[in-house]
Amino acid sequence: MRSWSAPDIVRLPGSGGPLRIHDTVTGGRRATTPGPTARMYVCGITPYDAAHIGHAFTYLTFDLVNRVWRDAGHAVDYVQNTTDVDDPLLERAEATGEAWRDLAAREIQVFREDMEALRVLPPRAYVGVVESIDLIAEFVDRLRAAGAAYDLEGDIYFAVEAADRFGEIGGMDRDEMLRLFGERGGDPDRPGKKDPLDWLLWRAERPGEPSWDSPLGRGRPGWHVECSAISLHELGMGFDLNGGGSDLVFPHHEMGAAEACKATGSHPHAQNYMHVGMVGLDGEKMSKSLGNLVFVSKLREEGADPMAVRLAMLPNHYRTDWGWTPKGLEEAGERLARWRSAAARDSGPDAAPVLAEVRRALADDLDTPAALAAVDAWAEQANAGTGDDPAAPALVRDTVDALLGVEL
Ligand code: 5CA
Ligand code: ZN
Repeated sequence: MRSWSAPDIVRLPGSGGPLRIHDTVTGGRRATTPGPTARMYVCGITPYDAAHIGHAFTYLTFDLVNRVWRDAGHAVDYVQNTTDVDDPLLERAEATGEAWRDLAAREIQVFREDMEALRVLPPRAYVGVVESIDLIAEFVDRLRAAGAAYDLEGDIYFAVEAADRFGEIGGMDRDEMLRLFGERGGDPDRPGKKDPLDWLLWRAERPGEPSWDSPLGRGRPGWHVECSAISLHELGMGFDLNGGGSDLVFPHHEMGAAEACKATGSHPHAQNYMHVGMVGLDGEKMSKSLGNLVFVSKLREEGADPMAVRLAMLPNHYRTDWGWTPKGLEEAGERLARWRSAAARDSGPDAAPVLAEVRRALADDLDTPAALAAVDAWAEQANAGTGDDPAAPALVRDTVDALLGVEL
């Protein structure tokens, strides 16, 4: 489906270094090692509601990865899905009496506008499930042919015993996997399964639910299989980075990796796995089911400067859980004003060290607090009238624009 439009990317002098990130699988810091084109897949929204700040924080994080890779001289092939048919979307449509397709289309459009306003670079391929039914069904068929799937009353399940390295992404014990599977859309208690952790690949048609013809019979895809099928189709195996929020480590990325490896007979699904901390409100994870949401679109409607919204997220390191506060947005607005006034001056202190420090900080597992501190220090001096380099304000403006995505 249509992606969204790209902001201009300013070219900076020189180039940045290789990006090191915390990899979920190894639990340690690792250099990403893309070829000329870095390949990244990020799990997109389930469009039954507008995007909240938690979603935005996840896409902002991978936007920084995108920007750091580009600055290091790579092209970036970025793919994102959108779960435009799944239980939560159908349940919401049922509850409000809206057609599920209309609900999805509307919220996807709001999401595009949010992403544009926040200056998030668009994916090369923005892919919905509905437009991918054939390739997903074909993928499930490959899993059947590989002996990894079985039929349960017309539904098709992946047999966890067929997975060679199950547990490698999250490194969790079985009890924890069972608990999270139950909490996050799984069905550990369904009678007739060979193992409680077996997961749904294809759901046979039910009355009143959307379904499509396929070699598997009429039905619709399970959740995890959409991302493994789409990522394989668009990027192939062994792509550079698979990502999403930390709530996707298990079961979603674990089960997706097991499917992709089984279907292709190769390993790994992705070279690195990166997961973003959960954004909360009033001490609880922001989630559509809890209803404690701060919507990006609502903030925009209320007149918040999207660049202040972006800047309100950046002081938080991507791996830590944090809470959104109105005060955080206010402080971001003040910081934005300080940076804008410094960047509008005729001169300031030499900015080459600012560029170097922002590059260093972001390449070091996206250390945004250190990157902001470098710009803060320069802006404070420039605003105090220190420094006489006439090229400095423009270089700081370009640095902040290209690497942090904030337009001054
Ligand atoms: N459609 C699936 C992925 S295939 C999904 O998880 N959709 S979602 O709408 O629930 O979430 C979209 C993305 O935002 C996912 O990467 C998810 O991990 C992330 N996310 C969800 N809630 C939060 C939160 N509170 N903080 C940070 N990231 C979040
Ligand atoms: Zn996904």
